[in-house]
Amino acid sequence: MAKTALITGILGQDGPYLAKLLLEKGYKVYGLIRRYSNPSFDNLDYVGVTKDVNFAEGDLTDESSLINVIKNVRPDEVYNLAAQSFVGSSWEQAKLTTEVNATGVLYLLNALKYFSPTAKFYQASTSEMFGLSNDDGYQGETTQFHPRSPYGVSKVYAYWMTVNFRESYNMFTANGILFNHESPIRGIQFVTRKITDGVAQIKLGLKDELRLGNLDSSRDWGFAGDYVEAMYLMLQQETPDDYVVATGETHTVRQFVEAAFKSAGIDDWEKYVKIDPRFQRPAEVPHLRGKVDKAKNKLGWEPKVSFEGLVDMMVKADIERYEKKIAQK
Ligand code: NAP
Ligand code: G4F
Repeated sequence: MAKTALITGILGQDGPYLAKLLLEKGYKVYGLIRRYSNPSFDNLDYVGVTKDVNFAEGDLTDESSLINVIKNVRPDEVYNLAAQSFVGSSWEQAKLTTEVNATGVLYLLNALKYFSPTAKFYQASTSEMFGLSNDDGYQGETTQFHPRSPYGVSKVYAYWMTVNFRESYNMFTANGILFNHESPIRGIQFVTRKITDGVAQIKLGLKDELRLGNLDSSRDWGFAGDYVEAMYLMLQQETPDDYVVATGETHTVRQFVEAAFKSAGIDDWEKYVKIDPRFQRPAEVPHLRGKVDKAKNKLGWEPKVSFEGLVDMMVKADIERYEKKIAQK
């Protein structure tokens, strides 16, 4: 019989890529969605799976809605991707961030414990938990956590709650500690998409500047389509565990900017980029680079898309989007 998966955060970036992967593997896929006045299925449309997903209404901050969904869906696997995922907003909306990203995970784990205790559970943990820490320039599964934002702090709680349900109730719960991953359907606020969208508009003469914050921080950027495979693999193992998922390479925001302008055939990027303090953070995570040996050795997972390939994919997709809009006018 086909397995059933429940994906929270189905309308975000990772949800659609994961839904597509699971549908291709023959799963029945349910996506948790909140009540919207004007819902957008654009990201699911982009990967071409909207009509194949079943939707269940619920919110991570509403425990009874999660209980209902788990009772009705009885999933074999749950992928908890829902979050207030923008680090920048987490200082302004620290309580909301905590309620969704931390307490919400406790609600979901409890719903599973009572109504679907054999379901396997994936928690979307993050390299933001490492914050200031590294071991010889890398962050791995044993690197200490030192989160630098309310977002990072909320995710540390969820990480340990996921471990605790495994240790206390013998449930199959796994943390994927994913480093930054991007795609043409990345939210527009995140720096990569903000850059590729800005570059596309500059290329087509729709704007003449791109305002950014700190260009010196470095991130280990990979492609979201590759990373959802690691999520799936974690839940196919004999025993639950926690894994870092990353490329093992790091690049500064400045290098991403340079690569994006280059991809669009523009050499003099400094002419267009303005530093704007509004986009600097109260506390920065200066350097992220994942040590990915465990995922490679135990899951047999490897990233496929290179840094240059990722930047190029995103720039081309944004140029294409604006060209279509211009043609429709
Ligand atoms: P995303 O694009 O921001 O998607 C998050 C999804 O969560 C959205 O669909 C959002 O719904 C939903 N959501 C927010 N609050 C909710 C609530 N109260 N109840 C139910 N759903 C809610 O994030 P992503 O990039 O796909 O990332 C997926 C997960 O991985 C997140 O947990 C993120 O923190 C984590 N993560 C991401 C990265 C990365 O680089 N992308 C790295 C490490 C970890 P709306 O559509 O209504 O906003
Ligand atoms: O793209 P970002 O906003 O992503 P950030 O903060 O690294 O968080 C993302 O990755 C995490 C995994 O490590 C996820 F858990 C999290 O959910 C999210 O997906 O910022 C990246 C870097 C930061 O150093 C930021 O200060 O870019 C710098 N930056 C410089 N100018 C900017 C800007 N970030 C944004 N969003 N906007 C700017 O104008």
